[in-house]
Amino acid sequence: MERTLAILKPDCVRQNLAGKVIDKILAGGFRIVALKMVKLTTDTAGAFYAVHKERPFFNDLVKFMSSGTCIPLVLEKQNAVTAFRELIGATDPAQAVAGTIRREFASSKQENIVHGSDSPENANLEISFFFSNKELVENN
Ligand code: 3AN
Repeated sequence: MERTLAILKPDCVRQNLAGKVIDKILAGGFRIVALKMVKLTTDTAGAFYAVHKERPFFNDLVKFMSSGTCIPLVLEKQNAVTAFRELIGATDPAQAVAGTIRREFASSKQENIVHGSDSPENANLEISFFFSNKELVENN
């Protein structure tokens, strides 16, 4: 079964939306394989988003992602990567389809509530960025 990495971002946790977003994830048929709370340093956030380091928004993104608690989750479902990106919607909440998590809860392209891996290969890299194998719960 395919897995993806989600991160509930600091704006999600600060606005007490983590429960509502997790409800939508579960209602979407995803199984939670692992979940934890973390406070990223700027170095760790920069390493996670290294592919974006040349982008104009990189410094702000790193500052935002290290500004409060994040909740990374490993999610499992058939075609989990694509299915999760459909559930969260476009990067820009104004462009996100009605009913998606970002459309409902996000306030801007940067503060967009949730991250989702963009390919199965990146999902595996991102999962191992946050979780060791023994933290992945095989069956629950
Ligand atoms: P997505 O998270 O939808 O895959 P990416 O991978 O292009 O989007 O961007 C990673 C993160 O960078 C986004 N989740 C968002 O927080 C931030 N970001 C992307 N584009 C912009 C932008 N134009 N302005 C500010 N922040 C952005």
